Amino acid sequence: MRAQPQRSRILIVDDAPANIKALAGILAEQYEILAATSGPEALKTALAEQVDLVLLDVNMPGQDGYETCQKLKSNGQTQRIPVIFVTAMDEVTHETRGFELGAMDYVAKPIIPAILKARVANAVQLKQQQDKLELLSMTDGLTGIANRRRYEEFLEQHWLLAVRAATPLSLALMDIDYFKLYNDTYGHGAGDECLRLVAERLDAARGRATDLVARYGGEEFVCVLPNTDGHGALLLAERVRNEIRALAIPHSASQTDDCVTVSIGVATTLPRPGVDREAFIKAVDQNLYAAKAGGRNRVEA
Ligand code: GH3
Ligand code: MG
Ligand code: MG
Ligand code: MG
Repeated sequence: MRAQPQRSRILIVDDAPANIKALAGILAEQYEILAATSGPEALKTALAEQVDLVLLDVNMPGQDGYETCQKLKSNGQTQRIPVIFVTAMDEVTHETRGFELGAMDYVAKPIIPAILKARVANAVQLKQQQDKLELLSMTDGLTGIANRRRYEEFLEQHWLLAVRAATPLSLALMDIDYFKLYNDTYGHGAGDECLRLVAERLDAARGRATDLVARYGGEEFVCVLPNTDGHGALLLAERVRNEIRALAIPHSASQTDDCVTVSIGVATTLPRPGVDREAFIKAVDQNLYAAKAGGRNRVEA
């Protein structure tokens, strides 16, 4: 999940730099402006940068605005960015084509600044609401870290990436030891607070920015480690286990220690066509079970 920059960012796409300048002049006070003078350049920018709205010229040599819109809308990474076409009056008959391609709106040349600002403000506001909802739908309400849905989506994405790049993928599944007894001893509210503290520490303990930590279920958390081999995953899991113990959250009823501890199952695979993802997940689960059976507060790989 990317952090929202302060101001919304608008990508202006037009083959004529004078047009870009004119539009930017109207919008630069309120928005951060990015510019591209061709369709391919626009796609590159939309993939590389956080873009909240695209203002797209229709008539451009080579790849025109329609084709560019189609490409933006068919790429999972850019398809949710709203597109507003900027067209000369004599192109009005083509408006429906733009809508069919997923454009959100049109503004007609010659540009009337107040109209442009109003349409842009509408589109940007809608995009902000959508972003907020999307973030909410991927976030665990209690701990604020990624939720199970985000984990599923992330694993799917990174499984496919790993197949393409022929890189290993590791999973660490962790479960708080004797957590039912923790609730029984300190109360459910304290249990919730404990989950928050553990989640916060897990998220901070991530080895790389590309790792994902999510709440898997009740008192279970999962760490997805792209491009990480078994050795790396084991190192991370041991570090996480130590860091949770180092939080020193008192747990007088625990039968392994006097503080909150976690058991962790780790597994690594080289995703390829024909490798069963469910079997991989089952292996992690079995290793977690082995860590529990082996005495808890331990890592099993
Ligand atoms: P083990 O060491 O075998 O993992 O024992 P355990 O007690 O942790 O395992 P068990 O699965 O029996 O109990 C999990 C407990 O986690 C039971 C449930 O009340 C608690 N739990 C699950 N979700 C939440 C939550 O959101 N808040 C709180 N406070 N407790 C939760
Ligand atoms: Mg043009
Ligand atoms: Mg459990
Ligand atoms: Mg447990």
